[in-house]
Amino acid sequence: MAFDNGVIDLRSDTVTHPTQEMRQAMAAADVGDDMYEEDPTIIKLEDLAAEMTGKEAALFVASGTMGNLIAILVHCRRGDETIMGHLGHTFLHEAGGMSALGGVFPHVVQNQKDGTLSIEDVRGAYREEDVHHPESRLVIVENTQNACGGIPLSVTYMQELRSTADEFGLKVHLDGARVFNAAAALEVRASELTKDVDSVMFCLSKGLCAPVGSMLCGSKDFIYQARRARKQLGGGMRQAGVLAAAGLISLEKMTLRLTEDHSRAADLAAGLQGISGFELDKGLPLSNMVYLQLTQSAKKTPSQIQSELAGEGVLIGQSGPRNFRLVTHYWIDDQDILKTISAFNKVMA
Ligand code: TLP
Repeated sequence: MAFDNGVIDLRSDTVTHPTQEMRQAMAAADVGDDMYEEDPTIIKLEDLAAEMTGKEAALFVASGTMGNLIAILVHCRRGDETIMGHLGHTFLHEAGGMSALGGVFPHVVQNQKDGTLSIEDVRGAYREEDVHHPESRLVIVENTQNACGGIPLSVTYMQELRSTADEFGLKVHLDGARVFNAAAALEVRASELTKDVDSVMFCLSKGLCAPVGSMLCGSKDFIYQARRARKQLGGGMRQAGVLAAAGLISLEKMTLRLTEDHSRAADLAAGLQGISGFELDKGLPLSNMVYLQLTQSAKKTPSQIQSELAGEGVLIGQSGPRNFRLVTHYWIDDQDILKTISAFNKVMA
């Protein structure tokens, strides 16, 4: 079921197109001016997002990056520090927005192999009140943890993190771009994974297939402040109910099928594991991401492999000097998995 042009695009789940059903719902959406909080479709989406994450309120934002940034701006003041992982998306891929726009200082600790920040490291990172120190204000974790292999963080871990944060008066923000993948992988409701955080951002436009948008969820007061911060960033919405209509389908329907993507990622990993020249450096996939490392014995360079695969109609992402990431999603079916494995076999022969 690759895209219409026949390309099997495994670079990310961000590449997903809206489904036919989404396109129809978008065309028919009821809209209003969201700065007056009068767009009925956005209101419905925000209510549903709040309900599914067990929070009082939610806000529709343009992107995951914007949702994370707004959360940081609301929780922190200039000069505060945020404890986060060295492989966290907020640290690696958000253009330093929290420092550029919020004056917030990243205090980076190691992500463990299982995607978590160790509780000891969080404790160690907290700084006592002292005029020489930035004030430790916030901890950010990611679920699923993308760069660690798309690993889901457990409910127990989230509870432990909460009680540690409470000991030190820290807020907790969850970059839950793929929290519904985590919930599907762990067979729990997303709200179980979000109940112990002060705020959570999740994306509609990744595995959930919407063309645009993320949701930021938290208390009523937090969302009131978030609405102001979104306005400051120029992200106020008008008749964006046309986008929210797709988001509603993401939440109502697409969250229910993510295990399909996970089992295809497992099939893909199993097929690629047998091909000499690669190893699964982050282990077997637990959600929709397969990470591969090129071994020293490989005869081709990473860019040669990537472009020869593209010649076979298979696009993969490069995630390091000798590393690749392949992400399964709605537009990848069983046939595409088989075609991808045979394209790899051909290129590596
Ligand atoms: N991740 C993208 C790239 O930016 C790396 C991808 O292809 O995986 N949090 C997490 C955990 C993410 O993976 C991403 C996007 C974001 C936040 C940002 O979302 P957007 O792209 O909507 O700003």
